[in-house]
Amino acid sequence: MPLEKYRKKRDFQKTSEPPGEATHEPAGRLAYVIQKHQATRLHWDLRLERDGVLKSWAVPKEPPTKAGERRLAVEVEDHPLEYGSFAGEIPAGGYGAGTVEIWDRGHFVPMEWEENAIVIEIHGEKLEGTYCLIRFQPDKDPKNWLFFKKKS
Ligand SMILES: [Mn+2]
Repeated sequence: MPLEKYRKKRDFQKTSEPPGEATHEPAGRLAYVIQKHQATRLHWDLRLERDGVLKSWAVPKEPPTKAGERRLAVEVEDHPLEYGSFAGEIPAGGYGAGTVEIWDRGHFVPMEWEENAIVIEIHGEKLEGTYCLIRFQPDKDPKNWLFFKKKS
């Protein structure tokens, strides 16, 4: 069950976040979205479509638009594809309570997708170009990745 963790954390009677009914095969472009999430702590949620779900990372600082800036990106649970268009309020008391807005969206092209290294071309409105996600402490802290734009 790819979305088990996602569903366990949420009460869909209370939140308007999608439970994730459909896991359709990707047709054409792969979804890329970043949601700005004003929760207990402000962060940006990077989401990339892969195998019928949105692979997800929480980025504590604004994502880099130019080369030379590196951001910590903490891997979190897979989200349903429908989450890519979610914006709104997550009610107080629920998981991730706060405001979600779409910060950037578009599609991406995977150049390399390995266990500890992902290289993608992002085609968004704010982010554009080749980006890397590198798991920098695979044994010690496998959830922690570095997210940065490659020099062109
Ligand atoms: Mn979040």
